[in-house]
Amino acid sequence: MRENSAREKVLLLLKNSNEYISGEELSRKMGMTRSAIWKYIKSLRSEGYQIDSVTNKGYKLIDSKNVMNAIELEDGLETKEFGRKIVFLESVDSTNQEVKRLAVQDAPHGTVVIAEQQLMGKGRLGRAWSSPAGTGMWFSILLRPQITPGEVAGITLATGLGVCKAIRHFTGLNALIKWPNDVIVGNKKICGILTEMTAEADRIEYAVVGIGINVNITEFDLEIRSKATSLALETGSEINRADLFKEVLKYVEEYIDKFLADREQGIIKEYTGLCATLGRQVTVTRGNNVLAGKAVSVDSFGNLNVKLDNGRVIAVNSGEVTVQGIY
Ligand code: BTX
Repeated sequence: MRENSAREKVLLLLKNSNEYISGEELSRKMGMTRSAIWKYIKSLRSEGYQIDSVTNKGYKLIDSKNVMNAIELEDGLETKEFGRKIVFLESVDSTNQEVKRLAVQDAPHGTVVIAEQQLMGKGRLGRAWSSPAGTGMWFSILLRPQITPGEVAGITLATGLGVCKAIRHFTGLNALIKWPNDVIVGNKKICGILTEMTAEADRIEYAVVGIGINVNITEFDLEIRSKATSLALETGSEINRADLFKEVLKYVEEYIDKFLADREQGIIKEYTGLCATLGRQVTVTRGNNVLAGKAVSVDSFGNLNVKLDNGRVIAVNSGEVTVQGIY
């Protein structure tokens, strides 16, 4: 458990009280002067907390909407192992990179790094992930499972399924999965997932699963405008990011655990049920050949099975496929 700063302790006292707490009581419990308490109240207000103060009654926390910090992210978290250690940063190059730095210092399975903004957010295959401050959810989880490098694709599928389920449950939106691991709403990308690993030939040392969700973004850069959307744009209202984070972490843990307990058989049925790619026409690029066909199923290695127009079924990986009708 983290050592809470004095400011966080003041916040916890306010959070745990349904009534007004007097400045005198706060200063007694904190062992500091009333003017020091007032300084912390001001600082919490400037972070976004709405704190009412009434003469002769004291202080009461009214709303913590959209404040994201370690306290808000941990308060009410229902996971078993994920997020038992959370590192919250205002700004970082990439949360995946920060988790890798912690992994070599023996950070435990389930460690989470989350940042308000990423300066060098990473997509797959060297692409960039736009991660502006204050409106998104950019975080990574450290995993130390007993699996082979070939099984890591299943972790990615399970994560996509977990995020998709969490978004559906939290917002009611009809979120679906674009194989292998984008979560989409109405043909636009709302979440991307990047899994990286350090491995030997037959076992992984650790994996890092990075999740980027466009939460309250209302305007995207021109370059991604046609293919990106956010939860706020789709629901028409601002989303509480700390609450969403806890929901996402819970579902992702559940589906990664299901995968680890029974490899892909544990998740493939549910994954298939929410996969928007299946049944669509796709184009497969192999070397100089471009093949057309229909996506028919996802196999236990995470490959997409495509039935070509000539009737032959081939297993393909993500770099090779373009889906018609989705960005
Ligand atoms: P991807 O390679 O599938 O998608 C990257 C592509 O998506 C970009 O080339 C761009 O066209 C588009 N794109 C960029 N930013 C956004 C965005 N915010 N919303 C929608 N589309 C976008 C997907 O890679 C994997 C992304 C993982 C991001 C997380 S965030 C936390 C963690 N840290 C980190 O550096 N990456 C992961």
